[in-house]
Amino acid sequence: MKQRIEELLQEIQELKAQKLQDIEEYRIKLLGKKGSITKLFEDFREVLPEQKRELGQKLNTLKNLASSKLEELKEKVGESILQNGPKSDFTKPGDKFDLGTRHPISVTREEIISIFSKFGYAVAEGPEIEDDWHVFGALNFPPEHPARDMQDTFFISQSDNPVLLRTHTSSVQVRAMERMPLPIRIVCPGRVFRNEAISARAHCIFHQVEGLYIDKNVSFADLKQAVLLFAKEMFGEQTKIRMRPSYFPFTEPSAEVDVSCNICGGKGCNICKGTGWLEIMGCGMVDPNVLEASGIDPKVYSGFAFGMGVERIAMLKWQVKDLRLYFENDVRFLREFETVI
Ligand code: 2NL
Repeated sequence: MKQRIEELLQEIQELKAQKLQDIEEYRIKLLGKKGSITKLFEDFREVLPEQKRELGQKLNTLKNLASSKLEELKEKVGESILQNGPKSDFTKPGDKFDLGTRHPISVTREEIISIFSKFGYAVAEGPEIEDDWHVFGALNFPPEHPARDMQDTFFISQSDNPVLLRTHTSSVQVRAMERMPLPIRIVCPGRVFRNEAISARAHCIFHQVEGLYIDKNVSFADLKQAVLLFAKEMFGEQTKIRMRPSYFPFTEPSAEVDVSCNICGGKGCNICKGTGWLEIMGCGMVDPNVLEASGIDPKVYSGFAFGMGVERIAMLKWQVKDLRLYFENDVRFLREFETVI
């Protein structure tokens, strides 16, 4: 046995390995279940008691040498893989990969918000699932108003105060009027939902930005100035606006706002259907009933509000002809906005 131990000591010291596989083979040959060292430990049980001490020590030395030699070989092979393996040039520029592009609706919404934030408007957000009071009741919609009809609104549950998907972000403004200290100057961006057939000009989900300004002595002239400044920032310094009388339950007086067509400069083209004007939003002075419903005294305070569809503004800005393109997420469409963004 002594001689066998000496032989193995010699053998182990001379071991060399090229690859990790070689080392695993050595381990199995020496220390595996049927390995030579394992075998010697088995034979050790038969050794005469007076020899046990000396041979035991030698056997342990042999086993330790085998383990440390295998570790040493592993380290060497590892280093040589790093040095001689496939060469990497870490100074080379990386492979190109496609970056996504921002969605035109997001870009437009952010632009609208950033224009109004320059005028001192804060951003307010609120729930998409609302109750009847915040979407209709507080906004001066009479109980039998057609907008409340099942045909226009997605109802979730029926009760005294039905739960529904908001049809405009005015509900966020109602919540702001209930809670915020006066004066209030906010824009409310968000998704809104209407039970409509999908076409090139209508979708059941779309995006709105509404705005609200409430203070003492706010007048229609202030509204007109805010809208004009917005239109110039959004569509260019040369942009003109006009207002046409209109009707909303929540504003009085109410108006639709048109901007001069940025394609033909107002001469008339197929985008503005020969009129020279494009409709961009609705607006008006907040109805005293609406102020009162949210606990604001209409004898002390007045305000204006406006609302616009983000899809519509984006269509006018980039001449997108079909609203459905915004929702299909065809990358060929989205890529067209790479340079815009
Ligand atoms: C449109 C018209 C409008 C408002 C929204 C509003 C909100 C409150 C009170 C009064 Cl809390 N008014 N919002 C006012 C006028 C028009 O939107 O065509 N939107 C796409």
